[in-house]
Amino acid sequence: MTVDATSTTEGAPGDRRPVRYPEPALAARAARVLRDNDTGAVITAAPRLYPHMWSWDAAFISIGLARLDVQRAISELQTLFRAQWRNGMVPHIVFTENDAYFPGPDRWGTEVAHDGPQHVRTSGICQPPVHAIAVQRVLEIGRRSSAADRADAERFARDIWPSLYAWHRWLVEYRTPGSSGLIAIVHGWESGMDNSPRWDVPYAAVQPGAGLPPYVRKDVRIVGDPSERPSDREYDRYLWLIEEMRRAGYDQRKIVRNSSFLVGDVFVTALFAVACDVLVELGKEFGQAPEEIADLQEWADNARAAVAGSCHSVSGMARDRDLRANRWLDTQTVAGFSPLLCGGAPDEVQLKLLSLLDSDRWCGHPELLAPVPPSVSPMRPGFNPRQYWRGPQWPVVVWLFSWAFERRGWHERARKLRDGGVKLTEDGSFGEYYEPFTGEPLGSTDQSWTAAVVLDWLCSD
Ligand code: 9WN
Repeated sequence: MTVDATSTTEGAPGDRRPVRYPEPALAARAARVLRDNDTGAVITAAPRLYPHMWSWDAAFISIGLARLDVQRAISELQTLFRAQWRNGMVPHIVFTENDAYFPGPDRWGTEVAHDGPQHVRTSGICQPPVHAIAVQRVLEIGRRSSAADRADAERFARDIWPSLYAWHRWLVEYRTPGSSGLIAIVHGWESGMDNSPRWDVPYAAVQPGAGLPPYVRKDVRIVGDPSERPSDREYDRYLWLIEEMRRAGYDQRKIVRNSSFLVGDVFVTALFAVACDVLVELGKEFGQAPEEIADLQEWADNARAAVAGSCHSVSGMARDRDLRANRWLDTQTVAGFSPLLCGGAPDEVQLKLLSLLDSDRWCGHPELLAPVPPSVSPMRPGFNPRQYWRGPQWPVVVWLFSWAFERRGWHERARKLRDGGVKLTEDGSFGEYYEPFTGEPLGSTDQSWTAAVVLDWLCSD
């Protein structure tokens, strides 16, 4: 689809929100957000709140960018992977020169690490491994574009494959401790769902020490209502974990052995499983080493089994595992639907999850503006429709489920999520997240990954 650069607004009688953009105008606005957030070197995650490159944001952004400019989409992912650590880790933030975000590069102090990149400053943790999914999507889009785009996208997919393999290998080598088989995270930020109630129990055991250097938050000055963001107490814990890692010289073995927070993350594990599947497909197509393809197949199987093995015997919902306390975490959030992303759960569990997803506890809740999963069920105690990862809806999470459902052949379900995602975002603000009943955009506006997934939805056949 050619994106129309002119935009018009259209009110609709009875709408809960005053402004609604028809699809071509919405696509034009989304394209403008991506262009405006482009520093020339990277597309920042958001103009004011997140003025750097984030790992999983960059993957989603490249998918949207491919709809506008395949070359630019490729270069975004190349920039991220140029910051890949020598041990294979893809860092969660690649810093620009902007100093409006805290914690910035000085606080992370990753120079103490042996494996960090030399030419660029990064954080010292990772984020969900959705990059293979992005590469495949860019390839698909490139192939439907010009002959030059097709050739570039194919060359790119072939050339970046070893880096993706190294990244997946790092997750297996360093982040699958314990017998659950789940990929472990050492900071809530690695989950991408920072202060989800999923992490309340393990975070309660994180005791910030007296040696926590003082700090001043910047996020609460930018977001209009600070209560939508994590609390100061939560930030103390986030910062303490960074302090522990810095003191460990970002040595992964030491961190996994000693850090105060170590949790098997079922959502990350499900994404890893399906991203391994995608890498296997790309690897076979581009003639990559058979033994590496076999590794990926094995990792995908193990990860899928770990996700299935985490499901609660009554609810069917997948669970994270606190690897320090050695117990399952039963908090029900959107991550409980992880088996639907990667498959592998027994049929009866899958059916249970699908009917739960459709029920009034989730997408079928009668008061939702758009029938897409909120981060926490509106029926759960502790649900907060405005607070970070504790109730609002995230368009990128909706995109992941719609993409996975399409891949699994559930076209009607995928279409419904896509339509719901467009409805949620048709006010044209490209919020970071949305209040599920009113559709009010919260957090940042002009958030790049929101604009990107909307573009992908609007440009899909
Ligand atoms: C910390 C950039 C990132 C997203 C995360 C989201 C939020 C950062 C923050 O913003 O996290 O990494 O400062 O809150 O939770 O998923 O990648 O958009």
